[in-house]
Amino acid sequence: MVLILTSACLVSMQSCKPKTAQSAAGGDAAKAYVAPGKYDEFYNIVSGGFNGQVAVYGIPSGRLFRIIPVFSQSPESGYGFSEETKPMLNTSHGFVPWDDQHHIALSQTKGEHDGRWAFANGNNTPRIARIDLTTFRTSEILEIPNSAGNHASPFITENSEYVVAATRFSVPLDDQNGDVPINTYKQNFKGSISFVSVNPTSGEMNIAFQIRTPGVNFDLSRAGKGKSHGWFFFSCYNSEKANTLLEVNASAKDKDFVMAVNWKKAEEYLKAGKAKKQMVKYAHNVYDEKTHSATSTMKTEVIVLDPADCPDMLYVIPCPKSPHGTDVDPTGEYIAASGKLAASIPVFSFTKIQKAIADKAFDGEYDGIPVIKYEAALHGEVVKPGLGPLHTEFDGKGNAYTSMFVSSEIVKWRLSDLQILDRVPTYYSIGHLSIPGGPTAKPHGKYMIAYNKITKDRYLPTGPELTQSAQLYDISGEKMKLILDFPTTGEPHYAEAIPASMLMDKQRKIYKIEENAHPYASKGEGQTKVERKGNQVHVWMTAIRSHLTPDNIEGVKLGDEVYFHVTNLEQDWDVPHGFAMKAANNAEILIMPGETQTLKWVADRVGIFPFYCTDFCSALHQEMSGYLRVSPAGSNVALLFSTGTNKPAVSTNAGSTAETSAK
Ligand code: RUQ
Ligand code: CUA
Repeated sequence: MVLILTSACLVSMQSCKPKTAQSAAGGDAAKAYVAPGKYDEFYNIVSGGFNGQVAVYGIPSGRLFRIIPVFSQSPESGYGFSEETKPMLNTSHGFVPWDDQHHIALSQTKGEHDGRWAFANGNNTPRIARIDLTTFRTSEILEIPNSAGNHASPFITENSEYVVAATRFSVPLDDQNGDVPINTYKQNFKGSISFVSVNPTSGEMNIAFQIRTPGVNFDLSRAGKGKSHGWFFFSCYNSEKANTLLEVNASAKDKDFVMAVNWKKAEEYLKAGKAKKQMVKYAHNVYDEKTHSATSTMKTEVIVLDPADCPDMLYVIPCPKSPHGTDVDPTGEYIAASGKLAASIPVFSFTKIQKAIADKAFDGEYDGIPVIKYEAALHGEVVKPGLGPLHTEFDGKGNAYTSMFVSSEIVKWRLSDLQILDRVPTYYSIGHLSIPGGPTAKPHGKYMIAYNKITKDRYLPTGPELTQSAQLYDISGEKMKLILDFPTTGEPHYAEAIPASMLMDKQRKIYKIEENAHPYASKGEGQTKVERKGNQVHVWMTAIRSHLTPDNIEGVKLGDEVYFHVTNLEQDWDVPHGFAMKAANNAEILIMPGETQTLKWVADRVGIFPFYCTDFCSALHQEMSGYLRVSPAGSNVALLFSTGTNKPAVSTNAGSTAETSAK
């Protein structure tokens, strides 16, 4: 009976409700309690999945601090709506204001978190974003050419030399005629791995090189570390190169692969001139904190290494049944690969892989790439760990923790002898799990967070869609203990947590007004003005508690495009001003102290339009407002602006005003 149930779970890839589902967390909940006014121990930076955003929570409380728009427009901040931030979402396909965000990689130095940047992938229209951890804002987005489904991304090397981006979908290359029959997959479809370099000072990203690969599907990846620094490991499925009904056809073979990439070797080939140029098109978008504006540059070439010209650069290791996660332990010696349909977790040894390569312990080739013998690379298998193993993280004490999607549990096992030490249910169908510092050489340990795919009966229901869910476990003892459920926004995939002490003291509080290099900044109320350029009207406006300058504007005509360039003159922490205009067909803008942001608004009818500050900034916040008058297209109402004075003198004739110019 148990067996039948088990295989039913496997075949349908549905979740099975754990037997212990009734037993919820008991008296350990206090461990997640953070008293009012107290800080959390960790910042937890969590992917938003199909909402295209990244969210920041406190651990252990699970409190939500911030949602960072990345591959999305945010009506709250104006990101992706303001003139300054629209270029962030530009791509070679034009403006793409959505993506599917799965993985987070925090920058590292010497294998440890350095608290500088968080990298995030966009799957759908392949991109990598960099978030600045002093502002919690998106600083840069780089599009990835020759890719479709940027899933094995972004994973980072131990000194942040590279973040990688390997394609989930193999496709015809960008510079080839893609108008080919889909069933010519095997001839025409190629895989691609991009090595994106990270400038050690500015963090700026650049595609250093790409490696052209056979047309497999890349799933996930981890960089080697310590002894395996210089290598990257990618899980691949669909080694069958199927192009239809992958559910069946990409699971035909008993084994797929872990691809081992020697990127130090790739660098040597690059120096030796082995790379070829390829003409492609991809956008590189950078936000400048001095001009408070993003620019989008279209790049036109990448350099590409072909494994056929570069022996000893790529190897594949057979791995059972559609591997998903491939994770490297803190020492860099062990590589755990989880086959979604496999009955065990193979753990490879970096030392053995090196020996196998030296001894040429190969089992033929896959598209010209040597296949290392499974047994020669294997440290051992974790036997009967559970069903549907996906991802593994490490506590730095010699233990590994693997998420089991199908059997809805986390299994703790020992790296040295592969013995299972403990198992604990998740509610339900866990995808990723994360231990603070888990992917680094020095995990911070203490907690583990499960990111579940199904919530079922855990929260008050909210119509057809239930909230997404995370669960917090205490892993400080021998047994894992569930201590908290907390809902999340979007669908959480991977996350990384970092000690609060590494970030909280270096948060940016304001932008210095004297450093504001925005071309439309007003660094004082004296610099405010309104100017017409054809049918564009530019308003240089300031905001300070509790008025906008100018707050009376006349002379705008039907059909005019009005650009409100609003500078927040405040120089105190946490005093943003918002700016909203009636009938604006974008969003508000939220302007940080010392910053300038621009809202574009089109006058669609004649009349009076109020505008106001949206952020409750002072006792007189409701007074922080103004009016704009729109006149008919042919009207001779002069451009006029003022604050605090009624200029010009009011005419006694209702409906008509003297037409003089301001100033
Ligand atoms: S994945 S649930 Cu998109 Cu990281 Cu494994
Ligand atoms: Cu400024 Cu409310």
